[in-house]
Amino acid sequence: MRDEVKTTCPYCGVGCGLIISPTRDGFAVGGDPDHPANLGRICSKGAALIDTITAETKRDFRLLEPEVDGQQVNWSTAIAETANRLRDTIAKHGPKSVAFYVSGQLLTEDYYVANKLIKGFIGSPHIDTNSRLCMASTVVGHKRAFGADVVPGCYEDLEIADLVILTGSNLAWCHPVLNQRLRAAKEKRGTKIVVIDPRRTASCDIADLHLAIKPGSDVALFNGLLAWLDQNGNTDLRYVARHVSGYEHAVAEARADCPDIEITAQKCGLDTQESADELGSGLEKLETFFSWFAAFDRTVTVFSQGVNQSSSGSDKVNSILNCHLATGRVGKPGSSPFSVTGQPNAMGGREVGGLANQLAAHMNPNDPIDVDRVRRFWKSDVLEPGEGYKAVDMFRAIESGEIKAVWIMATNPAVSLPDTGRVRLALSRCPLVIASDVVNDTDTLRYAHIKLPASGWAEKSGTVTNSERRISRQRPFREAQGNAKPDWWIMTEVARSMGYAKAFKYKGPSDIFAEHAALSEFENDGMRAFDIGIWHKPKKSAYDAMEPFQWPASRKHQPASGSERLYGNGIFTTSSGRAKMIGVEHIPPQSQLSKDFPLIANSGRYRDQWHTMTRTGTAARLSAHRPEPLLEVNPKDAGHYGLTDGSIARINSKHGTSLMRVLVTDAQLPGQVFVPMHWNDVFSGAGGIGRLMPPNVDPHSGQPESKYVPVSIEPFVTRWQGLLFSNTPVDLSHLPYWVSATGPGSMIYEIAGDEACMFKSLLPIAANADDQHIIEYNDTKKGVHRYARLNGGRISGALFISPDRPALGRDWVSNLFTTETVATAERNALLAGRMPDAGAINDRLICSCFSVGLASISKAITEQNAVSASDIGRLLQAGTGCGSCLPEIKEILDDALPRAAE
Ligand SMILES: Nc1nc2c(c(=O)[nH]1)N[C@H]1C(S)=C(S)[C@@H](COP(=O)(O)OP(=O)(O)OC[C@H]3O[C@@H](n4cnc5c(=O)[nH]c(N)nc54)[C@H](O)[C@@H]3O)O[C@H]1N2
Ligand SMILES: Nc1nc2c(c(=O)[nH]1)N[C@H]1C(S)=C(S)[C@@H](COP(=O)(O)OP(=O)(O)OC[C@H]3O[C@@H](n4cnc5c(=O)[nH]c(N)nc54)[C@H](O)[C@@H]3O)O[C@H]1N2
Ligand code: SF4
Ligand SMILES: [Mo]
Repeated sequence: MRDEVKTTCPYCGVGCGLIISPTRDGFAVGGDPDHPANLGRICSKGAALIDTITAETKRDFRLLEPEVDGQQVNWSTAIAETANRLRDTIAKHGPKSVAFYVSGQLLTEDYYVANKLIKGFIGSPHIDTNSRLCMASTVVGHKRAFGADVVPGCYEDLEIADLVILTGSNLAWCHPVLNQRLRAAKEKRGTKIVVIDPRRTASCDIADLHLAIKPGSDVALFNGLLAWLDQNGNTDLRYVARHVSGYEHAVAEARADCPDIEITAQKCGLDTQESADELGSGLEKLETFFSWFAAFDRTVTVFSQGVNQSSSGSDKVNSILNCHLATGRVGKPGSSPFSVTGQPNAMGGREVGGLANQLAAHMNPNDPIDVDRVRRFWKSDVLEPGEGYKAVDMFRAIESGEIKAVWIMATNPAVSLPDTGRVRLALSRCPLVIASDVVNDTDTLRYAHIKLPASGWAEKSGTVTNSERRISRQRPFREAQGNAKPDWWIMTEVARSMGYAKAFKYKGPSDIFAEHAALSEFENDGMRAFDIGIWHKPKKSAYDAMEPFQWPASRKHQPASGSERLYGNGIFTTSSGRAKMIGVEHIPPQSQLSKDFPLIANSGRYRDQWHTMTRTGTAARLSAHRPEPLLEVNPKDAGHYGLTDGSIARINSKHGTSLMRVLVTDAQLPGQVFVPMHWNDVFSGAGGIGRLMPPNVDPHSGQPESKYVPVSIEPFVTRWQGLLFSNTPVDLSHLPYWVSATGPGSMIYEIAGDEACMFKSLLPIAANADDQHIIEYNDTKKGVHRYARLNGGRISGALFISPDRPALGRDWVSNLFTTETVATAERNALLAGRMPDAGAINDRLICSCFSVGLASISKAITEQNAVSASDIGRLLQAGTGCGSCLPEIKEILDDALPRAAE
């Protein structure tokens, strides 16, 4: 039997340690009890990791061989072609005609090589990363306030705080293990929790207070708080006198913006009827929030994309940091601002300087001394001071022809950037698009001239840094699939082939990590907080055995075994040692609502999907939670615009159109809708939302405003709707509405049309398949059609059409694909559209750990008198695994039980 392997989860920035154990037919995954990030915990996405790598091997999802201009080639050809074409571009158009667009999902070692190659050897400043869409505003905020991009706190702070504020963060779905830790702490010590989010999210489940502020109004909220704290003598003037500059100015600006609580409430939209709930009016709740902030020294403010993804993202960050600095609450136990990072290695990317306005190891590309230092360290002849293009501008420069070659790694910009119509135009015009990815079909890969197969998570070796500055190893536990290679290897080979062999001698990730660590301590006088000098010369064996540790880890400061904070002593990384409060003013979002686009579309994440779904979309149990993208809309707006629950809606913005299934919910306030960021052209016909997004960015950080898009909504009137099951991919590009999901035994497509369709053509018979035939049932008058395609006794396709969405058990039908012979009774049931278990009809998966759906939970409530989440857990196990579904279970209970029973 092979040994267990300790590695790190490749999804969110919590950075959970995992243990992979070999089993008879594969691997099992569990949380690592010794890893400080999760102490054994895990969430639904982490728990399904083995499903995704198994799906990948069983089905044809992986990119296995390099391809040049549509032809499969071997690696030496692929490397030579990449290097030659890059060299040609540089010879003809200069080094600045080349750009890299990389990702917080690369390992630190990959990231370091990318940055060194383009800045130090190709000689182009144009490298940016998808962290631009994610953390760039926080980077600006941290640097302005602390002098360096440092997260001062650690996860333990959430457990020992008295007040935890979640602002612009849906922690329950996006950082589920941190949410589990917070939930447990609340149960133990009664932590007060405040959620600040325009919509009611799963994170509100454990909140004492929810402030549904107007989208984009965070600066007003925290300015109001600062002015109020100052006025009421709740700031720590001794701390400020010793450690902070800019207090007077920031308070004056705050006061000018939000002089009192009434004006604050008005600017934040908390003066409306809708903002009231059983805890009081919006204004009363605002007062409670302010008084709690004043009362609890141990306050942690967690912030994420509701703060960053805004045209005032950087100012939102500083407005939060201002309140913490004014009260002396930075880097102290249970008392700190806390930016939770999104991607597994968003932090590592910031450490190697992967953003266009960073250099490397926390150095500044505009500072000639820093540039000279890095140039000497890398022995580079071409490194020059200056910043490169930030993501949105980079794609504009590609569109205009200024950039002629782009290498995209581990990100899917044709989906995730705003205004994807223009991003795609840029890619289609670009003479050289190189893309490294692990899967064989993404919206971006469709534009690539050169496709390079990268090793996936299970095969990679390197390090990542999580939200609390903790560096952990990702370790491989299976062989690379096909001819996939690690990203660092691909880039190193291209660098060598371009003539930079001397600078890219790495034999493995440990050599790269050592160089990165050596640069971090090189001529570091203590002003660069990022210093991991103790790793400057690791042996491979030490690197392989690396235990998770937090930085700094320098010769002067060895990391402790527990959790460490920075800046707790009030000494910051500025020349004066003081932190800075920044005067900020509430400026409404850049896009304005209009008669044509009267609603605000907010966008974000689902519990069980990861970004553009390339990996999570392959696992049946992750797809079942929300198999389609949903337009979440308040009942008032639904009524006003003629939408009903379960119907299909068209969503229009100035930039494009999407189609989505409607979910009517009072979690959304009137005037606002919510759409998920995950779907794209590989998984749907028109479910992508990047095409709606305006390319508005924060002026300081260049981060797009993905949370605020003026839209209109209208019914998409369907003539028919259907469900198509197939064991091979089906091209549905001629249909206006289709969404594909992975079922337990087949692909499952939701389809709909507004015109007549030759339904049977959707289940084609293969030309040379003698044993294939179709059985069918047609009731043309009622518009009901049912087909099943059989290969001998086995089912290979099924199609159900009716005027409305066909009601049937998706899993039941999909599971039939796994049986050798479909029994006559089952065939009859298929054609009759009668499923054996009526409860399974259109069931919705709630608990993905134990595969428990809405129907079973409802049954437990009505038939077994379950009245609490623990009853449900006892009866069905639901909610007793990772706990990610507890908020939904409670919501189902709330909906089902009379109020008195609560
Ligand atoms: N399941 C899952 N988890 C993930 C990811 C994933 O794809 N799926 N991705 C990871 C990544 S890369 C990231 S960056 C994180 C993101 O993690 P989060 O930032 O927590 O997630 P989002 O859903 O993008 O947005 C958070 C919330 O911001 C709210 N919001 C919108 N506008 C405003 C506003 O003006 N003010 C305030 N205060 N709130 C607002 C939204 O309603 C939303 O609920 O998640 C990480 N974790
Ligand atoms: N409207 C809207 N847009 C958003 C957001 C939003 O909230 N709303 N959020 C933004 C945020 S915060 C983020 S982080 C971005 C995320 O957006 P993207 O980075 O574009 O999304 P992913 O699907 O994670 O893309 C990662 C790609 O890398 C591939 N990959 C995975 N592992 C590896 C590897 O080891 N090597 C290589 N070479 N490839 C690999 C995957 O198959 C996938 O194609 O989206 C942003 N866009
Ligand atoms: S919380 Fe994040 S890091 Fe932890 S298992 Fe879930 S997705 Fe992975
Ligand atoms: Mo992100």
